[in-house]
Amino acid sequence: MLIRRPLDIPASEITPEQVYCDRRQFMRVAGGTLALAAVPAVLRARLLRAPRTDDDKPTPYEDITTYNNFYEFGYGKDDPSHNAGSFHPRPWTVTVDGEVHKPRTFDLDEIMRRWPAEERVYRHRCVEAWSMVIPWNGFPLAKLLAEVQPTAAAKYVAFTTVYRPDEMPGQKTDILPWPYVEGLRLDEAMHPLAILVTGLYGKPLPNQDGAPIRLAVPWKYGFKSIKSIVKIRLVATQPPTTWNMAAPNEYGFYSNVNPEVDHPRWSQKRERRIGEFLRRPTLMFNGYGDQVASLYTGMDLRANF
Ligand SMILES: Nc1nc2c(c(=O)[nH]1)N[C@H]1C(S)=C(S)[C@@H](COP(=O)(O)O)O[C@H]1N2
Ligand SMILES: [Mo]
Repeated sequence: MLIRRPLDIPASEITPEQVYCDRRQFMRVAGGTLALAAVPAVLRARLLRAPRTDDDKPTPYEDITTYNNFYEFGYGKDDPSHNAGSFHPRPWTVTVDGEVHKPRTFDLDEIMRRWPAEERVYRHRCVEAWSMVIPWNGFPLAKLLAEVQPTAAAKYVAFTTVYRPDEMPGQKTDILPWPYVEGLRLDEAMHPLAILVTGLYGKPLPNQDGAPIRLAVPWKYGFKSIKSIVKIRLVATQPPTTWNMAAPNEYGFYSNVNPEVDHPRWSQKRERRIGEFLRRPTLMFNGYGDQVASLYTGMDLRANF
């Protein structure tokens, strides 16, 4: 999704190699292909296009922690796991202020004690047309927001990533404006699917995945799920967001997963699930439409991409 260096191709090309290396997966694909040889051609084409049944098998920990987007640590998928080792996720505080009755700075330990993490296995769909299934550990963002009591003027929530160029080499470059910022409409932020994440597979969140606390908003493209958050501000007007500032025609504020609205440089109709061979259809709202579509009633999702 970088504008100065197109990343859409490499993101999808890596997968066949990974499948080949994952022997079990390879046998399954190869076996399926052999069995298909006995099936008439017309039916065969259909079977190949049919959605897979093992739909949401969690992506291996290894892939979730080595295939990352975190430009603060570089723009390559393996840069974050290589470069995030000297980042310090403790001590850590999150300041929540703006249009609230009770602005506060929370220590991360207090956050983790007050709102124990539950496991949420979420589909994660990057705008680059790859996806994963991630067993996050987290809690609803709504709980933290309720604690500070938003005023009637609060309509949006603005998030900011930590700015530490000495620990985050990417911040010494101008590949993006720093610090990384994101935003949600208040009703989106209050939705129970929107969570603050502090762990992964029951372990502390690795630095490359946004330690010590990041957002997960599973019905939106991955870049909305901002990492290493230090500030959450309730505001009256739509806040600026990093990718929208970088390339406004490519990345909108809403960024709901939508197979009907192509990215200007590639289709969003299908996606490559990391570890799988065949591409699968992308689902509206990443498959969470039954829970979130009502947030957008009456909105033109083509204009508000
Ligand atoms: N601060 C910050 N947050 C970020 C990013 C980033 O570069 N910086 N990348 C985003 C993108 S494009 C994606 S797809 C997800 C990737 O999360 P993951 O590496 O844990 O899969 O993080 C998002 N959050
Ligand atoms: Mo992404």
